Amino acid sequence: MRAITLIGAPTDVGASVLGASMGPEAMRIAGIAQALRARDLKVLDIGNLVGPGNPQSPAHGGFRHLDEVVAWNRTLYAATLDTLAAGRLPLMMGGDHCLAIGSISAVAQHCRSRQKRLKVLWFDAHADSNTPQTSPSGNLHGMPVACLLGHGPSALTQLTDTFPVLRAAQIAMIGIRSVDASEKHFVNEHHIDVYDMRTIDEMGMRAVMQSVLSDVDENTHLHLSFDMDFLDPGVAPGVGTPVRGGPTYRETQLCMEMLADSGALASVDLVELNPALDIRNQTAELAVELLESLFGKSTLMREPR
Ligand code: HAR
Ligand code: MN
Ligand code: MN
Ligand code: MN
Repeated sequence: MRAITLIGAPTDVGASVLGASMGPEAMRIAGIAQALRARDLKVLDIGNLVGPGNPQSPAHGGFRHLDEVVAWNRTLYAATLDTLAAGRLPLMMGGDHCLAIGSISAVAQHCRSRQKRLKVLWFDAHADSNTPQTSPSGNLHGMPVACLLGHGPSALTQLTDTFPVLRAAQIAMIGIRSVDASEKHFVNEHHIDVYDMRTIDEMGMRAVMQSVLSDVDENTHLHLSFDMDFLDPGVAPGVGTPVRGGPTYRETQLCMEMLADSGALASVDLVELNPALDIRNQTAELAVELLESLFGKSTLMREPR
């Protein structure tokens, strides 16, 4: 039986809009643990990590709350690495997307020691590829991809020994539709695989996911970094930075189903859920449904493809 550890990371220090700090509790209220147990997973909820509060200060030297973001990511790095070392799948419940720096640094470290090939799938409306030099806001949830590729403050780019944590070829972005001019430059310069909304419209989600998963093999560790604002805000209103024109409920379910079929999923971030902006916890309930599919719940019995 597969074992999964729920890691709550209740913070919004990387964002301007407050409320993602309530994400973990909203996921618990929506029944995440029970839903995954029904998928025949061994579920351990280790509760919430502890870290600094949100000082709500202005940007200094290009970032807001750098010390707080570093503290949260160090703690998350350790919890994720412990979970992986215990042979369990870490499911980080954020929290804002700055937390992916800590979780993915740990995943990369783990993969290195096990000689696994790491591939990161970044489901998001945003490219999250700003640097302190280019960020329009100083918000660190807009910078995790750049940090993981080695561009950012050393306290965040060097949570683990190997630098950079990821090479650009190890990451694919899906659902992108809000990109700053500086991010466009970064993404192109690094030749990151971006399946933006236009590509999804033109190719269809099935072909996009086939392409995304085409290089997954037996030795691949797939990490899913899922920002809830990936979805169209019509179906997922409980996020801090909604962008219209996102994937539908079914398109997103298809992504989860195809990821389940890959058999390679080994760690997950579920971030940017903002219960303060939600309506009757529907976005958390949606997240639970998506995770059920990710862990193998499909509508009908099917032979594995
Ligand atoms: N690109 C903008 C910035 O860097 C907005 C970032 C939006 N935040 C997210 N990330 N939710 O996915 O400030
Ligand atoms: Mn994001
Ligand atoms: Mn986003
Ligand atoms: Mn570079």
